[in-house]
Amino acid sequence: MAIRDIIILPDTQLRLVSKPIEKITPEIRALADDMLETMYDAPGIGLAAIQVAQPLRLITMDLSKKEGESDPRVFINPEILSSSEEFSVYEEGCLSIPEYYEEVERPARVRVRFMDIHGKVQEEDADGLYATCIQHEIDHLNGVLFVDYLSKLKRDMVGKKFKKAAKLAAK
Ligand code: GNR
Ligand code: NI
Repeated sequence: MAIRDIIILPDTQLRLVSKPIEKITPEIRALADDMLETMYDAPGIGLAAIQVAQPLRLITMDLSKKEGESDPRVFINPEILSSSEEFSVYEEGCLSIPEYYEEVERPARVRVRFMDIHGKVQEEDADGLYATCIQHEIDHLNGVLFVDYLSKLKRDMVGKKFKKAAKLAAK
C-alpha cells in the first residue's frame, strides 16, 4: 500500500468525467487500497479516484465515528437510482479544496447502486452524512465540485485564491 498525492484546485483533471471500471483487476484492488490509505492519512471521510489523478469510477469512504474503529468501504461504478424531494444542509469540505468549508444543500436521502470490491452489485439507501458524502464523491466522478453549488461570487473567490497560491508555489 502507498499514500498517493491528492491533486488540488486549480488542477483541471478535477473536471474530467471518470470512466467506468470494466473489470476488478489487481491494479484496481491496489488503487482502492492506496486510496483508503491516502484518505486515512489526509484525513478525510471519502475519496474519489480522480483526486489521486486516476479518472476511474471508484470511491472509498469511511464514516465510522468512534475513535479506534474503522469501516473501510469501496464503491465501484456507483449510481444514484433516486433522490428524496427533501433536502438537507451539511457543511462540506474537500481534500482537493483544502481548508475551505461551506454549507451545501443536497437531497437528504438517495438510493445508490454500486459494485463492491468483490464484484457484487449492491443497492443501499443512504441518509445523513452517508447521503451527503456519496453525492459529493459521485459528483467528483462527473467533474463536479461542491463549490459549483455556491454563488458565483464565492466560487470565483475560491478559484482565484487557489490560482494565486499555485502561482506563488511555482516561484
Ligand atoms: O473529508 C471529507 N469530508 C467531507 C465533509 C462533508 C461533506 C463531504 C466530505 S468529503 C471530504 C473528502 C473529499 O474531498 N472527498 O471527495
Ligand atoms: Ni471532495
